[in-house]
Amino acid sequence: AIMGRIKRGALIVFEGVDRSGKSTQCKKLVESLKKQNVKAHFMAFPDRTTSTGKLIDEYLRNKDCKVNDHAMHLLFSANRWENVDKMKAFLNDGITLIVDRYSYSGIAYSAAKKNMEIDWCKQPENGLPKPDKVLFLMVNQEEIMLRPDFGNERYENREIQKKVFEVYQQLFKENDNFESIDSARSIEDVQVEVLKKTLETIKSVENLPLSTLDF
Ligand code: NYM
Ligand code: MG
Repeated sequence: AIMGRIKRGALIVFEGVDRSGKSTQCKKLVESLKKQNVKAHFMAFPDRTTSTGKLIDEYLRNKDCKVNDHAMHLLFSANRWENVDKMKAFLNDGITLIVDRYSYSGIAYSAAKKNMEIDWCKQPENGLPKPDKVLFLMVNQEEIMLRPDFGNERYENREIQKKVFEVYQQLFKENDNFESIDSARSIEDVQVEVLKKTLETIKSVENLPLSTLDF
């Protein structure tokens, strides 16, 4: 008998400024998918558990920690490269990956810095698995500043978030895999939309090869 080829999982990435609801939506989405018997796995970047992740965690939590901005950018990228084999294994096994932040965060947060060129920031991301869909959560900036916990880590201030949002908008225009989601609604309403988009994406890519990022 001819064996049916395993359909690959989809690579779904959530992006957005800090506190835009990404983590909440990602976790709910994985649960919703599993309830529908869709194989899914949650991942987040930075992955703070690896050796590069520990350095990144220290850098984010300790605002006095001084590291060259370019070196730091490459470290965030290395943190993704460290996970490539694992990601491909999941996808090839037919497991959909729901990922909280990815290369677009890397580019947006680094290019928001004064001395950093966006084109330079894109380069180390080239060759990584390309997300089939980027769900870009949009919220009112002022509202975010009022949310609890805002301001605990590096980058969590008004000026930086505003610049980050501007770079995100540029990335949104340049990349056809981006989809904007109005996240200024109830968690449940947002979830209905992200679940729908995710299921559509899973169906549309299951027989297509995985692409690689090419900025
Ligand atoms: N961040 C995240 C970067 O600066 N570059 C990256 O490549 C990634 C993935 O880390 N403020 C920043 C954005 C966030 C911070 O992420 C921690 P989170 O999702 O808030 O834990
Ligand atoms: Mg954060």
